[in-house]
Amino acid sequence: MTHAVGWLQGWRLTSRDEPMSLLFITLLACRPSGEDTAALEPLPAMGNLKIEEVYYAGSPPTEGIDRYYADQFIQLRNISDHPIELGGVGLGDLYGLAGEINNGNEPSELVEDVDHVYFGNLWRIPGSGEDVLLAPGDCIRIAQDAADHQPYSTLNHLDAHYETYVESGEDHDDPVVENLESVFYTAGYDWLVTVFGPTIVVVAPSAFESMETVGTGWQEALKVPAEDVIDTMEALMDEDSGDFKRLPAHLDAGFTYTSGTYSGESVRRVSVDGVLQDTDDSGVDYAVGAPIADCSWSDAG
Ligand SMILES: [Ca+2]
Ligand SMILES: [Ca+2]
Repeated sequence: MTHAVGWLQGWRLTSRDEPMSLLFITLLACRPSGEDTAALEPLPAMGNLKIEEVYYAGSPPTEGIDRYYADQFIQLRNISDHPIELGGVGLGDLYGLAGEINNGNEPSELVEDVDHVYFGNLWRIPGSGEDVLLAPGDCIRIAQDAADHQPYSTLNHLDAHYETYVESGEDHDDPVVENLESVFYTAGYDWLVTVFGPTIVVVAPSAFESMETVGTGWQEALKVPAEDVIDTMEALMDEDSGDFKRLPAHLDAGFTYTSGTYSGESVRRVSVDGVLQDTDDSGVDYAVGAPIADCSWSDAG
């Protein structure tokens, strides 16, 4: 390999005293040419970025507290053999209840608009697509709070890649772990996704060009074209809650659910022969189990 410098391998934080958290590889202006490097051409996130794990249910009661949910996290993986453009990708939870939590709860009618999805909250990965790349096969974990959640939880998110920080109040802001940008927000002092079962949706940067705030009669929601949807994970309260689906069937035909709130369970995408399964049906694409929360984990052979 004699050609000029092409890639600068990014660095991982080795000490929490250093104010750096870049895990990304950075593409330099001077690219090498030739067949061997053509494979490294960055691809868009669309079609290549998958939701791998969502932990939303919260932890079982322990240490004298009866509920704990600050340990929620979402993990996304690049399933391609190219870097993908991560900067500007959006991620959030859709508007609507997870089921008949209280007597008389009704599903949202927004799902009847099959050409759009309606977010209750939406975040954005900072930076531009060219500047923030996710290496082939690599993954990121996004924590509600980048903190060590023991002893209330088994999870430690000090090594998360991003956290969701809410500026208005009491939220924890880890000085090392980068914050996502808040685009649309209707939750409380922290981005708590419903422990009854959220619908997590990842959208392409193009979503931010055509999004629109709409009233629902209850609160506002953010309307985004369905064509910008990269990936989905739909969870509802239980097996009888299908009427509360927030996604139209052409985007996600089914739904998953945990055994209950504060069960300590996550939903994780099924892997078949080392390949993450995506049939656009959360009912079969995700399995419920103990959280793994490890980007280095892989059952790829
Ligand atoms: Ca937070
Ligand atoms: Ca932070």
